[in-house]
Amino acid sequence: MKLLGNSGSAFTTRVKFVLELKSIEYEYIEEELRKKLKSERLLTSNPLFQRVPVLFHANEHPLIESLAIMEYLDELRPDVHPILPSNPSERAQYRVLAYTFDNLYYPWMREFVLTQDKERIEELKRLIIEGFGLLEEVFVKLSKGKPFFGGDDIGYLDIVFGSFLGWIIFDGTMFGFNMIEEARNPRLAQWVKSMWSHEVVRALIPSQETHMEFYEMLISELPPTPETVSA
Ligand SMILES: N[C@@H](CCC(=O)N[C@@H](CS)C(=O)NCC(=O)O)C(=O)O
Repeated sequence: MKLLGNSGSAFTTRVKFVLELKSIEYEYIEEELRKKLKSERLLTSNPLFQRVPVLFHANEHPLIESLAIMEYLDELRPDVHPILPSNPSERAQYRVLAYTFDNLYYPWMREFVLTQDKERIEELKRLIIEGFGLLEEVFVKLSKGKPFFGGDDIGYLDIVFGSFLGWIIFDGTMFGFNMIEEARNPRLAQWVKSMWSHEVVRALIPSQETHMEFYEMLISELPPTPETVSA
């Protein structure tokens, strides 16, 4: 197996988590995400989106989209560290939560670090705080008093949300905005501690330097603002 990814990409980290938890050996290939520097391998394996992660498995068609890859690996190796629950209705519920995170929370978090619009920043903070408040309730319901969304050990949702732990810290130190705070989200704050005490999480969450490099890359790829154009 070969994984094409980028070290600052939380979506790549997700796939690394599953590969590691399932003890699947793989070769990791670092991809350049600046538009003009993307590799031929990325452009041909994911021509539509041109995004990582991409998983290559033997002669299978390259797999894209972190959630689809996670499920593929879970089905491929169901006997080692299963990540999705066996109950179909629970599975559907987990998929909806992952979809919600990727299509609502992630765009808010991304816009938060990129926008210069002060009003929008405040609005995004409100949305994110409210969002993590809801996630706190989800955690209480699903974890049933255990340390992880997945119960006694890391499961699908721990990976989906936990792959962003490094970005949560980055936003705290860089912008002074703590998305998860003990006072607001006591159970999620506890979950964060449980996550950090897990050796796979400690090994795979990228360093803050890597996050900074990724952030600088994002900034450098943004279209010029009207001020810089007229300067
Ligand atoms: N929904 C995708 C998102 C992947 C994604 O956004 N990857 C980013 C890196 S974090 C990327 O490759 N960006 C390059 C680009 O958009 O040009 C997934 O879950 O795999």
